[in-house]
Parts: sequence; structure tokens; C-alpha cells
Amino acid sequence: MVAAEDPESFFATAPPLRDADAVSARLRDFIARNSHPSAASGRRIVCVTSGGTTVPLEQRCVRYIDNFSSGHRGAASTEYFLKAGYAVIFVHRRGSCQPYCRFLPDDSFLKFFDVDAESKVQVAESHATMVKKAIGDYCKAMEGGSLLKLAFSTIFEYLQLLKMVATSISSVGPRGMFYLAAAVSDFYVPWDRMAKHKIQSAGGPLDMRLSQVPKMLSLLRNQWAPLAFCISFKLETDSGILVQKADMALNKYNMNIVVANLLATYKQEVVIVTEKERSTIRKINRDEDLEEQMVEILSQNHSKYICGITNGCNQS
Ligand code: PAZ
Repeated sequence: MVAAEDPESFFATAPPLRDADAVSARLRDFIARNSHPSAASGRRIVCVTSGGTTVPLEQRCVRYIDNFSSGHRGAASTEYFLKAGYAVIFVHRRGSCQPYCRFLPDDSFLKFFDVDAESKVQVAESHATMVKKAIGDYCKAMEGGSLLKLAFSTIFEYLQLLKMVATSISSVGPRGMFYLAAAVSDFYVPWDRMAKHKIQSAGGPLDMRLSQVPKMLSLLRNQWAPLAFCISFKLETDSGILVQKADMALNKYNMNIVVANLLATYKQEVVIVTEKERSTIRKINRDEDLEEQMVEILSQNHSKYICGITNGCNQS
């Protein structure tokens, strides 16, 4: 492993985001619409990141390193943030779990449909209620203009999108929130040092040096969106170091909250770590979403934060 790249050279050498101008215009419109005084008294806006970033090994990419994350947490949390009145910028891995689709069977779309005697296609009776609810909720969010979806695959796309969202969201000050549930690569191959074509196996075993992805949380906090409420996630496999690592992230990157979870139990429990306390939230029954409790607690903390910054609670 070689030393961390600095953020400037990361952005300077990364392949530019496709459609960057169009994405930036969509972001501007979304934020203007949702922060307009007529929009539900200047809505709060959260950027939810979701899914894992990839690290390409070749510029014309055949092989890549991936990061664990189905996107379920981000998708579920997006639904609960929308329900709580937030406008949501859902920055997600292409092909990962999407809001309102969590309960649809993921094996085959064909299972939703029946063909009747007259060859008409209709939704299978067994899935009708679920599909109707998913379509209804999704359309409501899209028509209300409160959900913006932006997709990434690589670490290059993710960090460029994050920077773009953060610098745009900074205009809403403390009403902006980051909920960084995406699993972001720690190591990568810088674009200018990456093989252009498919790496050949004829040369024997592959030796590869990975650089450290520059830590962008400090930049997010200090430069891109200094007033936004920032929640980062920490995933570990060793329970012995989890909370200690979360504490470190809280202090080092000046996060407002770190949500700590273990790979083995992340669907059942998380620890919410703040400067003042650590509290464990557990799923109580099977049908409950842990994300519902998480979003409730985190949005309460966000309200307190806004009160603290604006010196009054009438703007929260
Ligand atoms: O996406 P998912 O529901 O399968 O998993 C969620 C998670 C475990 C990726 C998330 O809770 C998390 O911890 N994200 C941060 C991962 C990291 O430390 O890089």
C-alpha cells in the first residue's frame, strides 16, 4: 500500500463524471424547490448515500474490487426520511436496492405477472397489494419533488457526486443532513496509474499496489458543507474495536453522530455514538425496520442541532 493521495490530485486525475453539468442542474433545481420558503416551511434536506463503491483495476474495466452493501439500509432510511418530511437526495450504487422496492421479490420480475386467457398481462393476485403500495408511495415521492436519485458505481463517481451534493446542500445551512450509509472503498488504484487495457494473466501472479483513498469527511465537514448535520457509519467485523473506531471517527472527522454496526448483526442492532453518549438500538420484532427507529432518533438530534445553531426552535 502506498500513502494516501491528496484530495486535489484525486479529483484532478479522476475521470470526469458523465453528465456532470446535467447532474449539477438537477441538484440546483431540487435544492431550490425544496428550500423555497413555500416548500413546507423550507424543508430539511438529507443526502442518503447507499450501496458499495467499486474500485476498477483497468481503465477499460473488466475487473474491479467491490465493497459489501446491498443498499437495503439506505433505501429503507430514504423511505422513513421522506415520511418524516425530509427531501432526500438518494446517492446510490447502480443496481442496488431502491426505495419502495424492498418488499418486492428480487428473484424475478416475471413473478409479479400473470397472463390471463385473453393473453392480457396483469399483476399476480399474490403481489397486487404490495405492488400497488410500492407504486403509490414511489409516485407520491417523485411527484411531490421530494426525492432525487443519483447513481454511482466507482469510487471516482461517488466522491465527485458527494462533493457536488455537499457544495450544493451547503446553501440550506444546518437544515442539510448527510446520512453516509454507503460502503466506501478505503483503497484504490489512481486513474493515472491504472492499466488501460485488461490485465493479462500470461505474466503470472498479479502484484498490485493500492493507494489509500483520501479521507473526504474532513473536507465535507470543514469546507464543502460546514453547517450540515453529519452522520457517518462505521462497519466492523471485530466487536472488540467497533465503538473505539466509531469514537475515533466522531472526533477525527468532527461528525455529529457515528452509527456503528457489526457485519454479523447490522440488521438487528446499531450503536448510535455521539459526543455525549452511546445508545444501542435493537430491532424488537421481525416485521419492524430498524431504520424506522434510527431515522426517528437521528431526526430528533437534527432538530436539536438546528435549534442550537439558529438559537431558537421555530425554524426546525
Ligand atoms: O446496504 P446494507 O443494508 O446491505 O448494509 C448497510 C451497511 C452495513 C453497509 C451500513 O450500515 C454501513 O455500515 N455502512 C458503512 C460501511 C463502512 O464502514 O464502510
